Amino acid sequence: MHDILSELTWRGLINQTTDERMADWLMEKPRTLYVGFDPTADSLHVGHLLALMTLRRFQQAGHRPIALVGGATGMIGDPSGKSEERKLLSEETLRANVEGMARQMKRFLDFDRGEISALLVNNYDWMGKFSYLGFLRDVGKHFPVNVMLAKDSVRSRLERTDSGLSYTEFSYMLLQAYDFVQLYDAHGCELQAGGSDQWGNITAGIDLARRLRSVQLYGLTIPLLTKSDGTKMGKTESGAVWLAADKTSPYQFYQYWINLEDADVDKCLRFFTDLGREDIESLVVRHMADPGRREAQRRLADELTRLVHGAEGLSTAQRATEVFFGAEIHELSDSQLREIFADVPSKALPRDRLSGNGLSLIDALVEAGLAKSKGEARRTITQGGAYVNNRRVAIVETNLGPSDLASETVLVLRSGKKNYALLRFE
Ligand code: 545
Repeated sequence: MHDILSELTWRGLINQTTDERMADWLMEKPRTLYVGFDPTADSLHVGHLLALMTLRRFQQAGHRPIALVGGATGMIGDPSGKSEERKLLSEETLRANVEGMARQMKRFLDFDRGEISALLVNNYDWMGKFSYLGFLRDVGKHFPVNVMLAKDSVRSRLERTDSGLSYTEFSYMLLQAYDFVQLYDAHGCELQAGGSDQWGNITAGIDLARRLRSVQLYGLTIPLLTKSDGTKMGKTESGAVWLAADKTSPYQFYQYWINLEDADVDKCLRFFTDLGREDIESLVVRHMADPGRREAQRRLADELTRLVHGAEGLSTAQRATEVFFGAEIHELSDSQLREIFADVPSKALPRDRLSGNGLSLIDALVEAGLAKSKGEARRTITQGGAYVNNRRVAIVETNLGPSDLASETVLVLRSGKKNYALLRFE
């Protein structure tokens, strides 16, 4: 067992704890803790990664993690940190989301580690059995409404004039509070972690356990992810950075971290990697001496892509990045090329343009828009500025045939250092 609380502290991962003696309490023996995730989408995104990584760190330190998927709570919707009432999700959507999320969570935790093996639970398994009257009598009775009204999540919504709070969302905290008691009963779970938005719900559970079971449970919150420029971490112009490969490809995921601002990279290394304190400090010192090399970003991108997409996902992402920076292209698929060159102009031509003598390189450069005239194309080639699939071709008379395709249907042309265009032969 190692001192997880000091580790979380140097990593900057502690927002609040419910007890100053928590460090000693955690060192006494392996403890069971949990974090809950509501199935609001069929994939986790970077915003949830921090909480999942925290569970993982607890397990690495010798404690037993429980990941809870909120099959029941997801039917209600947590008002914490939300400025507006949310639309209810259909039961069908919820079922699909629970499955997608559970599959992803399994990557981060070790389910075969003896006494501290991770558990995955769904609160629908116990909440679904409650009757409305039973819940009001057994749980609701212990919640003073004045205490509920004082919670940030409720107060902030009541103070607004433009959005209210339904009775349904108001009751959310009772469900999460009861989960904590249930996990204490079933698995001896004594600690709940979550983002700082979860403080009110976590402390509601601690209060309920004291009333119902006369036990002292513990809570800990981690900071919410933000970037130095105030924008949300893990968001791009085209939306969230997802962990699911079919929503955010390993290459796009890798690129997000490679392009991270210098001001955020130290924090992200501490938050998201297993690298130790000395390694991170020396990496950051080296990085600051020569930020242009992006050594710190590269290491962050490597570590995180490997964790989320495996060694294979990482190597695809790295290869794609090299190709974008000019490495010769071979053995890639149409879809990989389309991704790498997502922002590059492309033009479709009939496939028979490649048959017979093939398509002259001169015509190809003109068709692709990389030269305005045949004369300009000729000059580009003789000056050594024409590339086919990132290989320089300096012979003006070159004709291109089917064997020159970089993938099933795509030819990658380049003029000069960075001007790319694709020709698609469909
Ligand atoms: C439900 C039942 C419990 C305990 C917790 C919950 C969920 C909790 C909640 N958490 C957030 C969440 O986001 C959606 C994830 C979908 C992919 O709403 N009431 O479910 C986030 N959480 C992780 C962090 C968080 C929080 O999953 O705690 O702070 C985000 O960083 O917003 O018994």
